[in-house]
Amino acid sequence: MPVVTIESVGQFAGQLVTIQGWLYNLREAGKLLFPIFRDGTGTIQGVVSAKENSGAFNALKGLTQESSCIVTGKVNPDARAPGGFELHISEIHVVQRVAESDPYPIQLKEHGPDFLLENRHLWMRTPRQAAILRIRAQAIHAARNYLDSQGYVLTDAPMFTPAACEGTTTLFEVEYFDEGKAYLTQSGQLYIEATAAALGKVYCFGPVFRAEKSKTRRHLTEFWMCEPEAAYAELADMMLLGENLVSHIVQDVIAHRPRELEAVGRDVSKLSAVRPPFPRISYDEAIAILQKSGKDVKWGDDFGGDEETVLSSQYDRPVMVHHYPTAIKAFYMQPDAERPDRALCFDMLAPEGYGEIIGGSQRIHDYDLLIRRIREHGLSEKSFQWYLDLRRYGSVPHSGFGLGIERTIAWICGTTHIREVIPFPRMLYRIYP
Ligand code: NSS
Repeated sequence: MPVVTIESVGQFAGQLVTIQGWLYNLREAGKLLFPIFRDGTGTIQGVVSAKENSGAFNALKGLTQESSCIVTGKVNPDARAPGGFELHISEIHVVQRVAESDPYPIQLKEHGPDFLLENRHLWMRTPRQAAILRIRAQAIHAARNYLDSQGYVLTDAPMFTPAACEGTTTLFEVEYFDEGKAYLTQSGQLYIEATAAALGKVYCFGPVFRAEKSKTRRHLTEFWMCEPEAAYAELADMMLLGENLVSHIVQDVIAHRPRELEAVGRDVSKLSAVRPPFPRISYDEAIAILQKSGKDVKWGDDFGGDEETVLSSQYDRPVMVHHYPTAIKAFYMQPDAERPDRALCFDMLAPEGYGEIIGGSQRIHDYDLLIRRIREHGLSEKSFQWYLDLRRYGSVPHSGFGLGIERTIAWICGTTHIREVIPFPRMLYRIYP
Protein backbone atom coordinates (compact mmCIF):
# COMPACT_ATOMS: atom_id res chain seq x y z
CA MET A 1 0.00 0.00 0.00
CA PRO A 2 1.51 3.37 -0.86
CA VAL A 3 2.05 5.62 2.16
CA VAL A 4 0.72 8.99 1.06
CA THR A 5 0.18 12.44 2.52
CA ILE A 6 -3.33 13.75 2.99
CA GLU A 7 -2.45 16.70 0.79
CA SER A 8 -1.87 14.31 -2.12
CA VAL A 9 -4.75 11.82 -1.69
CA GLY A 10 -6.51 13.33 -4.70
CA GLN A 11 -3.98 11.59 -6.94
CA PHE A 12 -5.04 8.21 -5.51
CA ALA A 13 -8.82 8.35 -6.04
CA GLY A 14 -10.29 4.85 -6.02
CA GLN A 15 -7.10 3.29 -4.63
CA LEU A 16 -6.09 1.85 -1.29
CA VAL A 17 -3.59 4.07 0.52
CA THR A 18 -1.98 4.32 3.94
CA ILE A 19 -1.86 7.52 5.96
CA GLN A 20 0.42 8.07 8.96
CA GLY A 21 -1.06 10.61 11.29
CA TRP A 22 -3.12 11.46 14.32
CA LEU A 23 -6.80 11.35 15.23
CA TYR A 24 -8.06 14.91 15.06
CA ASN A 25 -11.71 14.31 15.85
CA LEU A 26 -14.18 11.42 16.06
CA ARG A 27 -17.91 11.48 15.45
CA GLU A 28 -19.82 8.37 16.44
CA ALA A 29 -23.18 7.69 14.78
CA GLY A 30 -24.44 4.31 15.97
CA LYS A 31 -22.83 1.62 13.87
CA LEU A 32 -20.84 4.18 11.87
CA LEU A 33 -17.75 6.08 12.92
CA PHE A 34 -16.53 9.24 11.20
CA PRO A 35 -12.99 9.97 12.32
CA ILE A 36 -11.02 12.94 11.02
CA PHE A 37 -7.31 12.32 10.67
CA ARG A 38 -4.56 14.88 10.28
CA ASP A 39 -0.99 14.28 9.19
CA GLY A 40 0.47 17.79 9.11
CA THR A 41 -0.31 18.27 5.42
CA GLY A 42 -4.08 18.37 5.84
CA THR A 43 -7.11 16.63 7.30
CA ILE A 44 -9.32 13.92 5.85
CA GLN A 45 -12.53 12.39 7.06
CA GLY A 46 -12.75 8.63 7.21
CA VAL A 47 -15.70 6.28 7.57
CA VAL A 48 -15.89 2.81 9.06
CA SER A 49 -18.94 0.65 9.66
CA ALA A 50 -19.34 -1.98 12.39
CA LYS A 51 -21.08 -4.30 9.99
CA GLU A 52 -18.42 -4.22 7.26
CA ASN A 53 -15.29 -4.08 9.39
CA SER A 54 -15.75 -4.87 13.06
CA GLY A 55 -11.95 -5.00 13.68
CA ALA A 56 -11.31 -1.44 12.53
CA PHE A 57 -14.58 -0.30 14.14
CA ASN A 58 -13.56 -1.62 17.56
CA ALA A 59 -10.04 -0.23 17.28
CA LEU A 60 -11.38 3.22 16.51
CA LYS A 61 -14.40 3.34 18.80
CA GLY A 62 -13.69 5.61 21.77
CA LEU A 63 -10.22 6.41 20.48
CA THR A 64 -8.97 9.59 22.10
CA GLN A 65 -8.11 12.83 20.32
CA GLU A 66 -4.48 13.07 19.10
CA SER A 67 -3.85 9.33 19.45
CA SER A 68 -1.32 8.54 16.75
CA CYS A 69 -2.41 6.00 14.17
CA ILE A 70 -1.64 4.46 10.81
CA VAL A 71 -4.75 4.06 8.68
CA THR A 72 -5.32 2.20 5.45
CA GLY A 73 -8.36 2.75 3.29
CA LYS A 74 -9.79 3.46 -0.12
CA VAL A 75 -9.84 7.06 -1.32
CA ASN A 76 -13.42 7.85 -2.35
CA PRO A 77 -14.30 11.08 -4.11
CA ASP A 78 -17.07 12.70 -2.06
CA ALA A 79 -18.31 16.15 -2.90
CA ARG A 80 -19.66 16.67 0.65
CA ALA A 81 -16.37 15.89 2.36
CA PRO A 82 -14.06 18.81 3.18
CA GLY A 83 -11.20 18.43 0.71
CA GLY A 84 -13.39 16.43 -1.69
CA PHE A 85 -12.31 12.93 -0.57
CA GLU A 86 -13.28 10.45 2.12
CA LEU A 87 -11.25 7.51 3.34
CA HIS A 88 -13.17 4.22 3.42
CA ILE A 89 -11.18 2.60 6.23
CA SER A 90 -10.10 -1.02 6.00
CA GLU A 91 -7.38 -1.15 8.66
CA ILE A 92 -6.20 0.93 11.56
CA HIS A 93 -3.12 0.53 13.73
CA VAL A 94 -3.01 2.69 16.85
CA VAL A 95 0.63 3.69 17.49
CA GLN A 96 0.05 5.44 20.82
CA ARG A 97 -3.27 5.80 22.51
CA VAL A 98 -3.75 9.01 24.49
CA ALA A 99 -4.99 7.93 27.94
CA GLU A 100 -8.64 8.68 28.75
CA SER A 101 -7.46 9.82 32.18
CA ASP A 102 -5.06 12.37 30.67
CA PRO A 103 -6.78 13.74 27.58
CA TYR A 104 -5.18 16.01 25.01
CA PRO A 105 -5.34 19.49 26.58
CA ILE A 106 -6.37 21.43 23.48
CA GLN A 107 -9.97 20.62 22.68
CA LEU A 108 -11.79 21.64 19.53
CA LYS A 109 -13.22 24.74 21.15
CA GLU A 110 -12.03 28.27 21.86
CA HIS A 111 -9.17 28.57 24.34
CA GLY A 112 -7.64 31.75 25.77
CA PRO A 113 -4.33 33.00 24.31
CA ASP A 114 -2.35 32.40 27.53
CA PHE A 115 -3.42 28.78 27.67
CA LEU A 116 -2.56 28.28 24.01
CA LEU A 117 0.86 29.93 24.39
CA GLU A 118 1.60 27.80 27.46
CA ASN A 119 0.83 24.81 25.22
CA ARG A 120 2.52 26.13 22.09
CA HIS A 121 4.22 22.77 21.55
CA LEU A 122 0.76 21.21 21.11
CA TRP A 123 -1.15 24.23 19.80
CA MET A 124 0.92 24.15 16.60
CA ARG A 125 -0.85 20.91 15.64
CA THR A 126 -4.14 22.68 14.98
CA PRO A 127 -4.73 23.16 11.25
CA ARG A 128 -4.65 26.95 11.42
CA GLN A 129 -1.31 27.02 13.24
CA ALA A 130 0.20 24.41 10.95
CA ALA A 131 -0.95 26.43 7.92
CA ILE A 132 0.75 29.55 9.31
CA LEU A 133 4.03 27.67 9.77
CA ARG A 134 3.85 26.40 6.19
CA ILE A 135 3.26 29.94 4.94
CA ARG A 136 6.25 31.04 7.01
CA ALA A 137 8.46 28.40 5.40
CA GLN A 138 7.26 29.41 1.93
CA ALA A 139 7.87 33.11 2.59
CA ILE A 140 11.42 32.42 3.83
CA HIS A 141 12.09 30.20 0.82
CA ALA A 142 10.81 32.97 -1.49
CA ALA A 143 12.95 35.64 0.20
CA ARG A 144 16.12 33.57 -0.12
CA ASN A 145 15.32 32.58 -3.69
CA TYR A 146 14.72 36.15 -4.74
CA LEU A 147 17.96 37.47 -3.26
CA ASP A 148 19.93 34.52 -4.64
CA SER A 149 18.45 35.19 -8.09
CA GLN A 150 19.57 38.82 -7.89
CA GLY A 151 23.18 37.86 -7.19
CA TYR A 152 23.12 38.40 -3.41
CA VAL A 153 25.39 35.97 -1.56
CA LEU A 154 24.34 34.58 1.83
CA THR A 155 26.99 35.56 4.40
CA ASP A 156 25.62 35.03 7.89
CA ALA A 157 26.50 37.32 10.77
CA PRO A 158 27.48 36.26 14.31
CA MET A 159 24.96 36.12 17.16
CA PHE A 160 27.49 37.12 19.88
CA THR A 161 28.74 40.65 19.37
CA PRO A 162 30.89 43.10 21.33
CA ALA A 163 28.77 46.17 20.49
CA ALA A 164 25.28 47.55 19.77
CA CYS A 165 23.87 48.10 16.29
CA GLU A 166 20.41 49.47 17.04
CA GLY A 167 20.80 51.52 20.23
CA THR A 168 22.01 50.45 23.65
CA THR A 169 18.61 50.21 25.37
CA THR A 170 17.54 46.85 23.94
CA LEU A 171 20.73 44.81 24.37
CA PHE A 172 20.74 41.34 25.91
CA GLU A 173 23.98 40.91 27.84
CA VAL A 174 25.88 37.67 28.25
CA GLU A 175 29.09 36.84 30.09
CA TYR A 176 31.67 35.88 27.52
CA PHE A 177 34.49 34.01 29.29
CA ASP A 178 37.52 36.22 29.97
CA GLU A 179 36.45 38.72 27.34
CA GLY A 180 33.85 40.17 29.66
CA LYS A 181 30.46 41.31 28.43
CA ALA A 182 29.10 40.35 25.05
CA TYR A 183 25.68 41.03 23.58
CA LEU A 184 23.21 39.07 21.50
CA THR A 185 23.02 40.69 18.09
CA GLN A 186 20.22 43.16 17.30
CA SER A 187 20.99 43.05 13.57
CA GLY A 188 23.66 41.51 11.34
CA GLN A 189 24.06 44.77 9.45
CA LEU A 190 27.48 45.92 10.65
CA TYR A 191 28.99 42.55 9.78
CA ILE A 192 27.46 42.33 6.34
CA GLU A 193 28.82 45.79 5.58
CA ALA A 194 32.17 44.00 5.82
CA THR A 195 31.07 41.04 3.69
CA ALA A 196 29.56 43.48 1.12
CA ALA A 197 32.99 45.11 0.75
CA ALA A 198 34.39 41.62 0.21
CA LEU A 199 31.72 40.13 -2.10
CA GLY A 200 29.70 43.06 -3.46
CA LYS A 201 26.08 42.03 -2.89
CA VAL A 202 25.32 39.98 0.23
CA TYR A 203 22.64 39.18 2.76
CA CYS A 204 22.29 37.57 6.13
CA PHE A 205 19.24 35.74 7.41
CA GLY A 206 18.95 34.80 11.01
CA PRO A 207 17.52 35.42 14.44
CA VAL A 208 18.16 38.74 16.17
CA PHE A 209 17.50 39.71 19.76
CA ARG A 210 16.09 42.82 21.37
CA ALA A 211 15.30 43.33 25.01
CA GLU A 212 12.10 45.14 24.07
CA LYS A 213 10.14 46.12 27.13
CA SER A 214 7.09 46.67 24.94
CA LYS A 215 4.13 44.34 25.17
CA THR A 216 2.63 45.03 21.76
CA ARG A 217 1.30 42.69 19.11
CA ARG A 218 4.26 43.69 16.88
CA HIS A 219 7.17 42.99 19.23
CA LEU A 220 9.12 39.84 19.98
CA THR A 221 12.40 39.67 21.89
CA GLU A 222 13.74 37.13 19.40
CA PHE A 223 12.78 37.50 15.76
CA TRP A 224 14.19 36.78 12.32
CA MET A 225 15.54 39.32 9.93
CA CYS A 226 16.51 39.14 6.27
CA GLU A 227 19.16 41.77 5.61
CA PRO A 228 20.54 42.53 2.14
CA GLU A 229 23.51 44.88 1.80
CA ALA A 230 25.22 46.09 -1.38
CA ALA A 231 28.42 47.99 -2.10
CA TYR A 232 28.02 50.99 -4.42
CA ALA A 233 24.25 50.96 -3.81
CA GLU A 234 22.34 54.08 -2.82
CA LEU A 235 19.07 54.65 -1.01
CA ALA A 236 16.96 54.49 -4.19
CA ASP A 237 18.50 51.12 -5.14
CA MET A 238 17.46 49.65 -1.80
CA MET A 239 13.92 51.00 -2.06
CA LEU A 240 13.65 49.29 -5.42
CA LEU A 241 15.06 46.04 -4.04
CA GLY A 242 12.70 46.27 -1.05
CA GLU A 243 9.54 46.59 -3.12
CA ASN A 244 10.62 43.82 -5.49
CA LEU A 245 11.55 41.49 -2.63
CA VAL A 246 8.30 42.02 -0.73
CA SER A 247 6.17 41.67 -3.89
CA HIS A 248 7.98 38.49 -4.78
CA ILE A 249 7.43 36.99 -1.32
CA VAL A 250 3.71 37.84 -1.32
CA GLN A 251 3.06 36.61 -4.86
CA ASP A 252 5.05 33.42 -4.26
CA VAL A 253 2.99 32.60 -1.14
CA ILE A 254 -0.25 33.28 -3.07
CA ALA A 255 0.93 30.95 -5.86
CA HIS A 256 2.18 28.09 -3.66
CA ARG A 257 0.13 28.20 -0.46
CA PRO A 258 -3.48 28.90 -1.55
CA ARG A 259 -4.94 26.22 0.73
CA GLU A 260 -3.04 27.53 3.74
CA LEU A 261 -4.12 31.11 3.05
CA GLU A 262 -7.69 29.84 2.92
CA ALA A 263 -7.20 27.90 6.17
CA VAL A 264 -6.12 31.09 7.95
CA GLY A 265 -9.06 32.98 6.42
CA ARG A 266 -6.94 35.50 4.52
CA ASP A 267 -8.59 37.80 1.99
CA VAL A 268 -6.20 37.05 -0.88
CA SER A 269 -7.62 39.78 -3.12
CA LYS A 270 -5.98 42.31 -0.81
CA LEU A 271 -2.60 40.58 -1.18
CA SER A 272 -2.91 40.29 -4.96
CA ALA A 273 -2.55 44.07 -5.25
CA VAL A 274 0.93 43.88 -3.74
CA ARG A 275 2.99 44.55 -6.86
CA PRO A 276 5.56 47.23 -7.68
CA PRO A 277 5.71 50.16 -7.73
CA PHE A 278 4.91 50.89 -4.08
CA PRO A 279 4.01 54.45 -3.15
CA ARG A 280 6.86 56.56 -1.75
CA ILE A 281 6.37 59.55 0.52
CA SER A 282 8.95 61.66 2.31
CA TYR A 283 8.89 62.04 6.08
CA ASP A 284 7.92 65.71 5.52
CA GLU A 285 4.90 64.60 3.48
CA ALA A 286 4.04 61.99 6.10
CA ILE A 287 3.98 64.66 8.80
CA ALA A 288 1.61 66.76 6.67
CA ILE A 289 -0.72 63.76 6.13
CA LEU A 290 -0.73 62.97 9.85
CA GLN A 291 -1.41 66.56 10.85
CA LYS A 292 -4.28 66.76 8.34
CA SER A 293 -5.79 63.62 9.85
CA GLY A 294 -5.74 65.27 13.28
CA LYS A 295 -2.68 63.57 14.80
CA ASP A 296 -0.70 65.65 17.25
CA VAL A 297 2.75 65.30 15.62
CA LYS A 298 5.44 67.76 14.65
CA TRP A 299 8.59 67.57 12.54
CA GLY A 300 11.22 65.61 14.44
CA ASP A 301 8.83 63.14 16.11
CA ASP A 302 9.25 59.42 15.56
CA PHE A 303 6.19 57.45 14.48
CA GLY A 304 4.49 54.90 16.67
CA GLY A 305 2.04 52.18 15.65
CA ASP A 306 -0.88 54.63 15.47
CA GLU A 307 0.88 56.99 13.10
CA GLU A 308 2.05 54.10 10.92
CA THR A 309 -1.51 52.81 10.68
CA VAL A 310 -2.86 56.20 9.58
CA LEU A 311 -0.17 56.46 6.89
CA SER A 312 -0.46 52.91 5.57
CA SER A 313 -4.27 52.91 5.51
CA GLN A 314 -4.14 55.39 2.61
CA TYR A 315 -2.78 52.70 0.27
CA ASP A 316 -3.60 49.19 -0.96
CA ARG A 317 0.05 48.11 -0.90
CA PRO A 318 3.04 48.84 1.35
CA VAL A 319 4.20 52.45 1.47
CA MET A 320 7.81 53.55 1.77
CA VAL A 321 8.50 56.58 3.95
CA HIS A 322 11.93 58.07 3.33
CA HIS A 323 14.25 60.80 4.67
CA TYR A 324 13.41 60.68 8.37
CA PRO A 325 15.15 63.20 10.65
CA THR A 326 18.77 62.21 11.28
CA ALA A 327 18.32 62.85 15.00
CA ILE A 328 15.79 60.01 15.52
CA LYS A 329 17.68 57.41 13.47
CA ALA A 330 20.65 55.10 14.02
CA PHE A 331 24.24 56.36 14.23
CA TYR A 332 25.36 54.75 10.96
CA MET A 333 22.90 56.46 8.57
CA GLN A 334 24.23 58.78 5.87
CA PRO A 335 22.84 62.33 6.13
CA ASP A 336 21.34 63.88 2.99
CA ALA A 337 24.00 66.15 1.42
CA GLU A 338 21.53 68.97 0.81
CA ARG A 339 19.71 68.73 4.11
CA PRO A 340 21.91 67.00 6.69
CA ASP A 341 19.05 67.09 9.22
CA ARG A 342 17.48 64.28 7.16
CA ALA A 343 18.95 60.80 6.76
CA LEU A 344 19.11 58.75 3.56
CA CYS A 345 16.83 56.10 4.99
CA PHE A 346 13.44 54.50 4.51
CA ASP A 347 10.89 52.42 6.36
CA MET A 348 8.37 50.22 4.59
CA LEU A 349 4.95 50.15 6.25
CA ALA A 350 2.65 47.22 5.50
CA PRO A 351 -1.04 47.85 4.75
CA GLU A 352 -3.95 46.99 7.05
CA GLY A 353 -2.21 48.32 10.14
CA TYR A 354 0.66 45.81 10.24
CA GLY A 355 3.24 48.54 10.70
CA GLU A 356 6.90 48.71 9.78
CA ILE A 357 8.21 45.63 8.02
CA ILE A 358 11.46 47.11 6.65
CA GLY A 359 13.99 49.58 8.01
CA GLY A 360 16.89 50.50 5.77
CA SER A 361 19.37 53.20 4.78
CA GLN A 362 22.47 54.31 3.01
CA ARG A 363 25.43 54.01 5.41
CA ILE A 364 27.97 56.65 6.34
CA HIS A 365 31.07 55.90 4.27
CA ASP A 366 33.23 58.80 5.45
CA TYR A 367 35.63 57.91 8.26
CA ASP A 368 35.57 61.28 10.06
CA LEU A 369 31.81 61.59 10.04
CA LEU A 370 31.36 58.02 11.26
CA ILE A 371 33.77 58.37 14.17
CA ARG A 372 32.03 61.60 15.15
CA ARG A 373 28.69 59.80 15.17
CA ILE A 374 30.04 56.91 17.22
CA ARG A 375 31.24 59.44 19.83
CA GLU A 376 27.99 61.43 19.76
CA HIS A 377 26.04 58.23 20.42
CA GLY A 378 28.32 57.33 23.31
CA LEU A 379 29.37 54.04 21.68
CA SER A 380 32.66 52.29 22.38
CA GLU A 381 35.24 53.31 19.78
CA LYS A 382 37.36 50.31 20.62
CA SER A 383 34.63 47.81 19.73
CA PHE A 384 34.06 49.61 16.44
CA GLN A 385 37.69 49.66 15.21
CA TRP A 386 37.03 46.90 12.71
CA TYR A 387 33.90 48.72 11.48
CA LEU A 388 35.92 51.92 11.05
CA ASP A 389 38.51 49.94 9.05
CA LEU A 390 35.85 49.54 6.35
CA ARG A 391 36.02 53.35 5.98
CA ARG A 392 39.82 53.33 5.90
CA TYR A 393 40.37 50.75 3.23
CA GLY A 394 38.44 51.32 0.01
CA SER A 395 35.31 52.89 1.46
CA VAL A 396 32.37 53.21 -0.95
CA PRO A 397 28.76 54.37 -0.67
CA HIS A 398 26.74 51.32 0.34
CA SER A 399 23.23 50.58 1.51
CA GLY A 400 20.99 47.88 2.85
CA PHE A 401 17.88 47.11 4.84
CA GLY A 402 16.35 44.64 7.25
CA LEU A 403 13.05 42.88 6.57
CA GLY A 404 11.32 41.71 9.74
CA ILE A 405 10.16 38.18 8.91
CA GLU A 406 7.47 37.80 11.57
CA ARG A 407 5.84 41.16 10.86
CA THR A 408 5.81 40.34 7.16
CA ILE A 409 4.25 36.92 7.75
CA ALA A 410 1.72 38.26 10.26
CA TRP A 411 0.57 40.67 7.57
CA ILE A 412 0.48 37.95 4.87
CA CYS A 413 -1.52 35.65 7.18
CA GLY A 414 -3.67 38.42 8.63
CA THR A 415 -2.99 37.33 12.25
CA THR A 416 -3.65 39.88 14.95
CA HIS A 417 -0.41 39.18 16.85
CA ILE A 418 3.04 38.26 15.52
CA ARG A 419 3.47 35.60 18.22
CA GLU A 420 1.40 33.20 16.07
CA VAL A 421 3.82 33.21 13.14
CA ILE A 422 6.98 31.88 14.82
CA PRO A 423 7.14 28.32 16.11
CA PHE A 424 8.17 29.29 19.65
CA PRO A 425 7.63 32.99 20.36
CA ARG A 426 9.87 34.81 22.82
CA MET A 427 8.27 37.82 24.47
CA LEU A 428 8.65 40.05 27.50
CA TYR A 429 6.74 37.66 29.76
CA ARG A 430 7.27 34.37 27.96
CA ILE A 431 10.18 31.99 27.55
CA TYR A 432 8.27 28.69 28.00
CA PRO A 433 7.93 26.29 26.28
O1 NSS B 1 15.64 48.24 13.64
S1 NSS B 1 15.27 48.04 12.25
O2 NSS B 1 14.31 48.96 11.72
N1 NSS B 1 16.55 48.11 11.31
C1 NSS B 1 17.69 47.41 11.53
O3 NSS B 1 17.85 46.64 12.44
C2 NSS B 1 18.78 47.61 10.48
N2 NSS B 1 20.07 47.39 11.14
C3 NSS B 1 18.56 46.62 9.35
C4 NSS B 1 19.49 46.83 8.21
O4 NSS B 1 19.54 47.92 7.68
N3 NSS B 1 20.23 45.81 7.81
O5 NSS B 1 14.67 46.57 12.17
C5 NSS B 1 14.32 46.04 10.90
C6 NSS B 1 12.97 45.38 10.95
C7 NSS B 1 11.83 46.32 11.30
O6 NSS B 1 11.41 47.04 10.18
C8 NSS B 1 10.78 45.34 11.79
O7 NSS B 1 10.11 44.75 10.69
C9 NSS B 1 11.60 44.27 12.46
O8 NSS B 1 12.93 44.38 11.97
N4 NSS B 1 11.60 44.42 13.93
C10 NSS B 1 10.95 43.62 14.78
N5 NSS B 1 10.17 42.55 14.58
C11 NSS B 1 9.66 41.91 15.65
N6 NSS B 1 9.90 42.27 16.93
C12 NSS B 1 10.70 43.33 17.19
N7 NSS B 1 10.97 43.65 18.46
C13 NSS B 1 11.26 44.06 16.09
N8 NSS B 1 12.08 45.12 15.98
C14 NSS B 1 12.27 45.32 14.66
